[in-house]
Amino acid sequence: MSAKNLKLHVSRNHAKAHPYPLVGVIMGSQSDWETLEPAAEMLNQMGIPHETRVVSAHRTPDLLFEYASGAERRGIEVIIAGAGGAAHLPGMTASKTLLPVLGVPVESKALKGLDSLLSIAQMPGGIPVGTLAIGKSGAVNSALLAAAILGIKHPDIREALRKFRQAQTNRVLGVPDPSEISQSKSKFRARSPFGKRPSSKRKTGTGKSS
Ligand code: RP5
Repeated sequence: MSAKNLKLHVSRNHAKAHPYPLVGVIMGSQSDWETLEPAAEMLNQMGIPHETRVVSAHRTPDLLFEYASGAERRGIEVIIAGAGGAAHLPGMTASKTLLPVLGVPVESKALKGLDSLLSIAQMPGGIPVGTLAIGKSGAVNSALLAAAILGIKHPDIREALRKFRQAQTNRVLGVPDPSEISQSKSKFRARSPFGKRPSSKRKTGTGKSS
């Protein structure tokens, strides 16, 4: 696979430690990018060099075989594969490589991603795919799980993951009273990996602890 066909993401700070992509983020269609983009963003946040590519199991099967069988040789250590509907991309990819493959079920129009989830999770014994939640949460977690796997070998990635987890814990502990969220929502929004506003709905009652 030629480098010119791949979109590479290597942050300047980590380019020296990891000159080649460690994670391959592949997806069955351009339409899956909206779902997989948060995975790429989280990998960026962790400083993990990665590449992104559309590789369709049924539209470009030869490319899938080439990508999956050559990934380890190119230095890739984890593959994140997102697909919707019949979603055979993660399983087929896993069948052609010994690298860990993390599957992200894309939310399909017809069945809201339940089809994708079952297709990716229900691999027959022998060829595993680590299956995440449907949609953007699954994409974010695929990147965090990739960081945990890579962290066993790469101490800088383990440290980046540790810092992320600590910051996440601190954010929750920093606002113990949910009624304060609306006051600090602009701050929260800027830090949220999903970029969504927190719900401004309040439960009945004071919401304050006694
Ligand atoms: C799957 O079919 C893709 O992963 C995508 O989620 C779904 C629909 O693809 P498009 O018709 O939008 O290209 O292969």
